[in-house]
Amino acid sequence: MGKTLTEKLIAAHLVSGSMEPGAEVALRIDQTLTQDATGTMAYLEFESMGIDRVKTKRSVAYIDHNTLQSGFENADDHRYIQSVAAKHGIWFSRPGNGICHQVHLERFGVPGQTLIGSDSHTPTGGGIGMLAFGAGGMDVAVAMGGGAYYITMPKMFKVNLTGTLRPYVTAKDISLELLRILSVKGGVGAIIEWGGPGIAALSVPERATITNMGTELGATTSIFPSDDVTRAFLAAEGREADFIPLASDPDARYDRIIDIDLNTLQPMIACPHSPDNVVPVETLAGTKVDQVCIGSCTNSSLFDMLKVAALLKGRTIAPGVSLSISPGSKQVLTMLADCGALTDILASGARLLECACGPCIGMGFSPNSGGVSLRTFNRNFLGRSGTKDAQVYLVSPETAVAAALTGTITDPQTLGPMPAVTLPEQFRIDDSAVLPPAPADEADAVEGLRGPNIQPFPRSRPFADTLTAELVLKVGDNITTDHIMPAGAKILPYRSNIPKLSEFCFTVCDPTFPARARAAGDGIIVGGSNYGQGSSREHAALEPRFLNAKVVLVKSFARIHETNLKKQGMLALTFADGADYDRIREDDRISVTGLKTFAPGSRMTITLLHSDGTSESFEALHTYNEQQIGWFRAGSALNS
Ligand code: MIC
Ligand code: SF4
Repeated sequence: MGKTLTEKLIAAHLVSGSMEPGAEVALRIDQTLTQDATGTMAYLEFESMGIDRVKTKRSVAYIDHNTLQSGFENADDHRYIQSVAAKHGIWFSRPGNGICHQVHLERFGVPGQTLIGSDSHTPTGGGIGMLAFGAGGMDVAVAMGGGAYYITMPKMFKVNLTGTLRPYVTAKDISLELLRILSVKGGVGAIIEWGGPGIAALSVPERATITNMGTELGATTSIFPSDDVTRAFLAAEGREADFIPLASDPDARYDRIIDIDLNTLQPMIACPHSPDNVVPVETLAGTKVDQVCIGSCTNSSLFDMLKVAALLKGRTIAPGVSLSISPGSKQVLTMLADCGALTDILASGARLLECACGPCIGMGFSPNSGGVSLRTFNRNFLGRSGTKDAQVYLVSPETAVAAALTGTITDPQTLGPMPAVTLPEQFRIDDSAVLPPAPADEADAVEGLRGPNIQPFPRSRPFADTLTAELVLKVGDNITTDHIMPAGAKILPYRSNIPKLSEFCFTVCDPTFPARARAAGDGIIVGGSNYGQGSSREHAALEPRFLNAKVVLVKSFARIHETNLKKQGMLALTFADGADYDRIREDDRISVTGLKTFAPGSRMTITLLHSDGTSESFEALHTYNEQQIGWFRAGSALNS
């Protein structure tokens, strides 16, 4: 029987484990990336491992998230990352050089290689045929040290594209359509391969938009074959030597095949507050818009920006709308400037932001109170924009421009003929903002620069054999890491200061959570399905743990967050029977037994001690292997 592309790449990188669905496999990692909001922690973890130099083929540290320097904190963290990178063999992409995923695609991505990054959108690399995963910082630290990365052998989905996209219908609309079909949990446990005759007309950046948004499906990763389109992109980047052809076998077997006909696809829009809340744009036509943001790792390529510029050319944005443009990289920005497209953008009344994540992570440009914001981003979780009552919608760049010009949600197909946009055969190559590491024989002399923002990492203690904890929070389905540990310009500077950051933990759901959890002693958090979806931030595990939460009991977990909880020595449990969720009352004390006999596949007993003196019990499951039980027993993977 033939193999899928993923199976071939896993086999080529297999360190241990059997490739049976559901089994754990350990993969050799060729490349790593970090960004600054998770990077400080990842490098502190790497340094604590005592390894002099990274063992990967390429490791890159990007500064792209915490670029608003309203105090010393972010600048200090950037200096720390720069110094650690130089010392340990890591390339350093300076602030202003662009968003990690966009720059990595342009300058470093290699088809067929494995990549893990301390950012959930690392699967963007699947657009160029990489097997790329988002991971917690500790996983990235281990991979930099030459250790394997563990994943559960996934189910294989194939999305088969037929037909051709019509003008104004884009790769973003394909992603939104798949989210409409599968939902934010529809990709959990699966790797999505893209194929069919429709992919030949999709450029690498368009493919990367699609693999980027596979994260929103909960997928382990997404990947395109490496073909002539890939070769042309690498050639334009002056890197044709990195090209190899890669494809799945014609008789490869998939667990599920989804067909999308590009001929009939419409411009789509994701409504507040979830990326799968998708409807055709035309159904919301006429809704007043206050703000439009174009950029983010999903939609900031040169192709996207050239289309935006062509549509804005000679037009002025509506008086009631504020429009921001964040090109994805210095390469994109300088090429826009070179060809005059930047002038068309600026002349329209747009506000140019730096090449960084910016408004996507609430780093400035928050909407007005109750404002309607149309964004070309990948996430519209409640509060993520920095304005809690804002209504954030996700759209393609074309739909974004249509709204900016008219002041209302508008189907871009009504704008008249789409101007022709062609990509140059050769891109402008200037890697001067990427600093190479110090040569190995000079690395000892490089001083690690830790500013006062970096607070000592709190050491966690192991648990006793039985645990009785207080219910500190009960939440529903699809809780995101933005609920657990919000980001934004005011909070992100404290990513290196665990005690300070904890003051914001879960405040989106309940502003009293930090104080209550701290006062409660041992705590348990109860949630619904897909708990911890969204980002890879380890802080969503570290902070509840810092506030004494010991157990998280849910219907199901999102992949990266479950591993992060295990790494921080927490007990991540799922209900054996999801209906038991309803038995849990707000003022319960809950005891967990089964810790003494904690072993792979064992069950725990949960006993609810109700405030009226009654009690009831049921079973909970876990997915810990021997090594992970070791982390739990030691109190953290760092202690084991
Ligand atoms: C995000 O898009 O949510 C982030 C910010 O890029 C996160 C990482 C972080 O929280 O630092 C992610 O996607 O992993
Ligand atoms: Fe940055 Fe937004 Fe992409 Fe996260 S999703 S890496 S915040 S641009």
